[in-house]
Amino acid sequence: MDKELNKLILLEQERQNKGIELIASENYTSKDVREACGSILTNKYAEGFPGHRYYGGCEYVDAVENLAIERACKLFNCKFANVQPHSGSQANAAAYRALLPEGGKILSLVLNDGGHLTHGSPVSFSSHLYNFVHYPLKNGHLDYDEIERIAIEEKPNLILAGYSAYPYTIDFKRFKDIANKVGAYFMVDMAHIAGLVATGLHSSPIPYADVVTSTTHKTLRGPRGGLILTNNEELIKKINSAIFPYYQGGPLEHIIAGKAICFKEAMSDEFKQYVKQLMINTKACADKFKELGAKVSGTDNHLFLINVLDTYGINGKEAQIALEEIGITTNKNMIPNDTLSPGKTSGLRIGFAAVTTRGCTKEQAEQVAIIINDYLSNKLDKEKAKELVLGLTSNWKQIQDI
Ligand code: DSN
Repeated sequence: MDKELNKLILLEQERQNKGIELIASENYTSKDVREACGSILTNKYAEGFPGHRYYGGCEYVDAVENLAIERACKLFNCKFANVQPHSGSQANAAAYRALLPEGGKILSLVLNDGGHLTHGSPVSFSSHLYNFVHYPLKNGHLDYDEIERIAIEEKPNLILAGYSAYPYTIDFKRFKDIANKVGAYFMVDMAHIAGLVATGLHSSPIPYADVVTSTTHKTLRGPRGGLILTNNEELIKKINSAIFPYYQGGPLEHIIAGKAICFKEAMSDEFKQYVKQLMINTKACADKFKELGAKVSGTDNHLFLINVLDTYGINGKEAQIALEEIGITTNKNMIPNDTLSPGKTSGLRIGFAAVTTRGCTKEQAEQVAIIINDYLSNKLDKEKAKELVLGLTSNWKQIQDI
């Protein structure tokens, strides 16, 4: 391979191997997924959908894409899937287009409380094409009575659930009841919890939502990409034409092949055990922080939030930078009722999807809390902290062997 580039890939591999990866949206794919994504399928143009392509020579990529669609439908127990979105953002854009006209009203979570950019941020296409109104969290939790009150007042065309930094279970049935009451569509962006939903460790939005969007690379542990699911035959037609030709061009059939492998892997007992361990580790780390006196959210899933400003007297950006210096990767995150800007934040978001794939145990998850707590409260010097991090990661699987 190109030596200059290969050197950079090996440096990134070393960073991933030596570090403790706590960004809640990251994970490590299997070798099979990586091989599919690096395969000759990248050579093929296949604009359109299986059986209806703009170019010839699509016999095998049709079979690849059909396999991915069949497996996605089986995994999530739904009727229709579009596996072409390049990311969760494109999936959301296509879902909105399928569900409502430009200017339509969408009710979503207040962004600083844990929503995603495509859920109405002023810097995203979403707020320019649609009219967003928001519901807040109450003491860090969804407040369904308040969501219902706002829905009745605002009469949105679409109610949106599914978040980037919400550590608790979501009651999809309650959302659907509210949507029914005001005559709105209901959509779920399950990107963060897709792996939990796939294994039944979080209830599924499929029986309740008109459309479900997701990414495939977070807790689902597949290649970087998006996914759209629905049980509605009319909506899948609109979704397909919103993906191609409206928003995207040629699909990435090599990535779609990686998605097909990921969906199969997610049906295995091994994957269910992985998600169970992921949730055990996340809770163990959050509980240990609490025991150490830190201000943390609870957790029912794969992530939690820590208020580093109140706990250690530094903002999220400073905490993120300090932890990176010892080989722990996190991201600064707004917390409910944050008094700082999104560039600084009072919090960090912490997740265990990636390190659990490498073999992190409950005891090691607790040790991670101790290292972070002691380092951020200046009880542990930088060199000793780095040593402790390497002590943990050298015992875990090397990411190229996963
Ligand atoms: N950037 C992702 C996350 O970190 O949650 C959301 O797309």
